Amino acid sequence: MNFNSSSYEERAAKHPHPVARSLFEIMVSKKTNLCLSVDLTSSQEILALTDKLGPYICLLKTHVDIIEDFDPDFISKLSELSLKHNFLIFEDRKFADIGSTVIKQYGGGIYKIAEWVHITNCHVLPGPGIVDGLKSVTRDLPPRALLILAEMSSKGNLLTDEYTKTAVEIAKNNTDFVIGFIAQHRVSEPSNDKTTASGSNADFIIMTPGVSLPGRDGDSFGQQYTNPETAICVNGTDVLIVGRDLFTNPDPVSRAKEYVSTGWNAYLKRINK
Ligand code: 5BU
Repeated sequence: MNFNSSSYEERAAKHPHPVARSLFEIMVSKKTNLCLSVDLTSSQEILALTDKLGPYICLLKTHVDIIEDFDPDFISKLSELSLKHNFLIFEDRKFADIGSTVIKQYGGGIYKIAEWVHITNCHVLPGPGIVDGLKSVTRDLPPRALLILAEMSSKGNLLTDEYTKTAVEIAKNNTDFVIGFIAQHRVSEPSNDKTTASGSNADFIIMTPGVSLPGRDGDSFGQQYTNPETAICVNGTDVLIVGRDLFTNPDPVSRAKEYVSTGWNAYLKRINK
């Protein structure tokens, strides 16, 4: 679909959701649309890399259930880094169960995700009750937001166009909690002067995984990559999610700087600046 030619500043000023506003404000102040997907399994390694790349990212994406030495102290340290470097935390939990189960998975267990994570995500396979369940957990917490998986990057995935359309409808019915999509394209209409707090003109943020600078051609398990410029200027994404191309790089800081400048220049081109 179409891309969004409004600036992140304009979108921050109008957005009704506090988490979306903070994210746009961070992107503007740090001039970055890069999200680091820190898929490492040792908490020390995660913290060390996050401290190094913190200045270059607007968002840190975690998979907390792959950490082999998880303990609650890790969460305090990660939260301190998010304040020190000014980025938000996104747990890529991909909830996919009925409402009453995801309530326990999101709010409880050993990870207590809702307590420390600004943004999480879910599949909508179970229907809208999953969003209602997740939302109910956040009632007495600081602002929390949800992304709906509308498209995936992997070869042969089963998220059909029809499925994507339904995912967008569910998002439009929940704009007090859903701020956007994990997708490969802008799957909803871009925001414009008629942007409203809810409904058909809501300003959804598109975040795209499966992004790499030229040179990385997927993996042996079906991952597929788009380059940052295409993701932003052609497919209309707002946030680039990058994992292995950063955390396996011998010089992750230089690599992150390449993503920041490529991503930011592509964004400026898109908004015609
Ligand atoms: P990579 O190392 O840049 O390929 O990592 C991509 C990350 O994004 C990884 O954590 C995946 O779990 C995540 N991901 C994805 O690759 N594709 C998708 O469609 C979704 C998430 Br949803």
